[in-house]
Amino acid sequence: MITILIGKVLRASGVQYHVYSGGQHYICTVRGKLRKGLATTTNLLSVGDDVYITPVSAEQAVIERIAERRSKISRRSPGREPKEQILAVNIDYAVIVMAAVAPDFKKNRLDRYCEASLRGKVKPVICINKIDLADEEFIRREMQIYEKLGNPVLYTSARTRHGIDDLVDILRGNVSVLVGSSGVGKSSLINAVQPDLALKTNALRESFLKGRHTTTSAELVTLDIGGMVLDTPGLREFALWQDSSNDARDIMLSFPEIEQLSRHCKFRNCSHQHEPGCAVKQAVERGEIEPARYRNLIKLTGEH
Ligand SMILES: Nc1nc2c(ncn2[C@@H]2O[C@H](COP(=O)(O)OP(=O)(O)OP(=O)(O)O)[C@@H](O)[C@H]2O)c(=O)[nH]1
Ligand SMILES: [Mg+2]
Ligand SMILES: [Zn+2]
Repeated sequence: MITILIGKVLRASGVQYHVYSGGQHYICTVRGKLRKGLATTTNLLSVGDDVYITPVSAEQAVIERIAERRSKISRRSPGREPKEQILAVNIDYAVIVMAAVAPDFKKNRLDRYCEASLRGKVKPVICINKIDLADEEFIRREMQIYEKLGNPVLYTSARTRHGIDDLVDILRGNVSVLVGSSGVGKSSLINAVQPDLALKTNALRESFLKGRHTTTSAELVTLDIGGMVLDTPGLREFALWQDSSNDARDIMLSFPEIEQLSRHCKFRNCSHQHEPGCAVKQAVERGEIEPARYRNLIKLTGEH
């Protein structure tokens, strides 16, 4: 008799997958016939995937089938032949971490992550960390636009534990992924929530450590407060992945204030750049849309 179990992929590294099923951890390979799906994605399975497995020993199993995904967050893989790189699937929240200090505090990075999350049916939460090193009032003013649009924004310090309770409220009972550049404090934040995880963290030192990532692989871990969280290695680039399921209009997902206005543009397929009767351009000129938001929208549209 063949036993088929349902499990969850906790770690995905190349050809091997760590799957948790019924209190047991299995190292899994993938049934050959599943591999044909690899053409457009860099990774066939992703952390968070629910899978059907057949155990071949107490520690090993074969993945037979991947359950339908309810959400995902992907980016366009760097390199000449871009593919979709799926960072995580079946997640509730993408906690987009940015440090409150230069050079990391760049709002335009947020739009990209928010857009990718919303496209994949993942709720974005913005987390401004290292608030102990910044003027919180100033940062809050800078972030007002995101709060007004209904994005949860957290102001945290993994060092002083300021705002960690707010992060706990988001993580509790949900499946979340922390994303953002290297060194912003993703691993430190998860450690602040649950110290016994003891995730490796690092001070980025000038030149010699530059570009090195402290977190090198990602594992979905279970939290004592309930829920699961995935720490990820900092990404240097985060380009949007475009596939047939999202068209040009989807770029507007993280720009609801502009999307609203665009319905009044004279042309339905208005690019909001040079068309006459463009309601968006007019609103920018009247100061009703933040110019930086407009510039960022045009930039993201151009990357399609
Ligand atoms: N002052 C201050 N420093 C922090 C805070 N959070 C993290 N750090 C420091 O920032 C450095 C980087 O933190 P990590 O947690 O390793 O950053 P990361 O985002 O996980 O980095 P990668 O794994 O490379 O992507 C470490 O030296 C931390 O001690 C904070 O809230 N305030
Ligand atoms: Mg890390
Ligand atoms: Zn327009």
